[in-house]
Amino acid sequence: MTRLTEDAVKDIPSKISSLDHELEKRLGMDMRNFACHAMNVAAEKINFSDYKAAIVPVTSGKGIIGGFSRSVAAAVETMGLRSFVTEACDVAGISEAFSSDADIIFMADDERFIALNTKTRSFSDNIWSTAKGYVTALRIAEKGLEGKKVLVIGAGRVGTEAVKILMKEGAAVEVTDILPHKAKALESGFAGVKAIPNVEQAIKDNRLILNASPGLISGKLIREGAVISSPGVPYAFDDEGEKRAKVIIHDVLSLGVAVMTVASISLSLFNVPATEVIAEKVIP
Ligand code: 2YC
Repeated sequence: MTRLTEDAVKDIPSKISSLDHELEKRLGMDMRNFACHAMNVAAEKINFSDYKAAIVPVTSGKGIIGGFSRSVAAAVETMGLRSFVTEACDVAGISEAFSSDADIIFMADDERFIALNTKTRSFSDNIWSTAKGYVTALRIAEKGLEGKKVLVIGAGRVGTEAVKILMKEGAAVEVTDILPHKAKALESGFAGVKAIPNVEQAIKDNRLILNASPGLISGKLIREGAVISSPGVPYAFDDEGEKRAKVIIHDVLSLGVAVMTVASISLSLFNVPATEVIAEKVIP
């Protein structure tokens, strides 16, 4: 998983409302409505201001990313929840969140980023939520993916979840990765998925792209009118790519956090192993 940098997140809090407008301009929905659409939940059924979210900074592994917790808090507030970053970190932060009666606790170490619902004992995961969000963005931008060929770049954790979700949406999925064996593993893991060993050729041959890789992509490879949904960090595209593409949807953190938030409110997980993808069960 690509670890965010302080530089990548530092101005999210000040930019968050323009990110929200940007999404509205591109997809016709603000973050709250987009996330509800992605989770197939009626926005009016959730009283977002009823929920209090705590974000707990976690010092394990490579440690705290300056601005990360504040950026998550800003995204959650844009959704209409009350939110605060705990004073304390780690276990003390979790106990502070509980004693402040937080309904949802967001916390991320180097491996996992989850939103734990303290009332329903369910949790949502950033990897799955990011994949769900960016597949949804691609579907909206393309007005439907059923029967259409979609290339996933990057067979990492977000790319793998995106392949599964795209298959469920009836897309014809191709996957490519600079490590061809990773794409091949998805081809053998999921019937119908096609691995394309030559990354550059794969990009040239596809108009619909979900880019879940950390690599830069030369605009010369992008087809005229390409529709690109790109959770990959850092941002992959140059001026040429932006000129050729019809639309490129990208943001560093808030879109995945928005879907995580709605998922943690609307999903209850029963006996789904933590490493499993979030179930599709949605409680109305
Ligand atoms: O500040 C903190 O609490 C750190 N422990 C946060 C570490 C986040 C590591 N993960 C990432 O940078 C990316 C994010 C986009 C979410 C998933 N991976």
